[in-house]
Amino acid sequence: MFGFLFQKKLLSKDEVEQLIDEAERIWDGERAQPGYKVDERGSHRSKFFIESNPSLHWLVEDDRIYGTAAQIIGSDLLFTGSEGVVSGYGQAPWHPDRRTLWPGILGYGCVKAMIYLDETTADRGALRVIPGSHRNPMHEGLYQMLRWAPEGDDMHSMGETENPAEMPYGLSGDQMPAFIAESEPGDVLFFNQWLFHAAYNAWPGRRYVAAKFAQPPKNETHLKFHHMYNWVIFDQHKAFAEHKSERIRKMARQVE
Ligand SMILES: O=C(O)CCC(=O)C(=O)O
Ligand SMILES: [Fe+2]
Repeated sequence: MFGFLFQKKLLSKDEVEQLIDEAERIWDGERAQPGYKVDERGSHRSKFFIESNPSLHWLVEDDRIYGTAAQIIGSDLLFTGSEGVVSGYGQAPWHPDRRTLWPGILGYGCVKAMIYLDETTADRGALRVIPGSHRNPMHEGLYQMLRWAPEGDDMHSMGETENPAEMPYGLSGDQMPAFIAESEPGDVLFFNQWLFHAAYNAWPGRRYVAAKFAQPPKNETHLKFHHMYNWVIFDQHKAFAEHKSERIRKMARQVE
């Protein structure tokens, strides 16, 4: 309905402490690798964060995460990737993760579960969402907030001008009406990836782990969508494709 579900205290204190320890151990290991680099915004982004670390696999098959995602988009969902991020930026401007590049694609079910490992508040890096912005007319109505990259690159970015008069609605990004998901470790925010979201007042070192899921593609447009955004469903990580858990094998079944 609103495009997101914020589950407070979904993970217990012990579970989240363990998750933080594991994540820190993994990030430390990566920092020690030759050639370790942060991205252009100073973020440490781990690829295949959950898939390549067996100690984190429970996250995607746990009833509280898989089950919630399955209630939102259906139990035949596919795994579409994970992230382990130590963000380096102060703000993530408004954007939807997915855009209507082809007619009929809006509404294709894709959901991201975000677990922030630090306490976040409105004044300190909490994710904000615009309820209902996963649907039209609001979804495309908000595209005027995106500043399109010149050469048709898909990267989204909102004007980060300090001057509200130059902003599409005369409001600076942090003043846009929104639900602010102030999070404590253990809370999980599920959001529809068509939903507009942003983070303001963040700080270098803010950490999150995310898992993504989508409905199985049913037509050519859905397949194009996966080609465009990420190839995970066509090339699932071996650790998941061959997992001992039937639930994980099923969500990582290969799609042609
Ligand atoms: O930095 C954040 O909290 C927002 C990240 C984001 O936009 C995303 O994970 O899709
Ligand atoms: Fe995003």
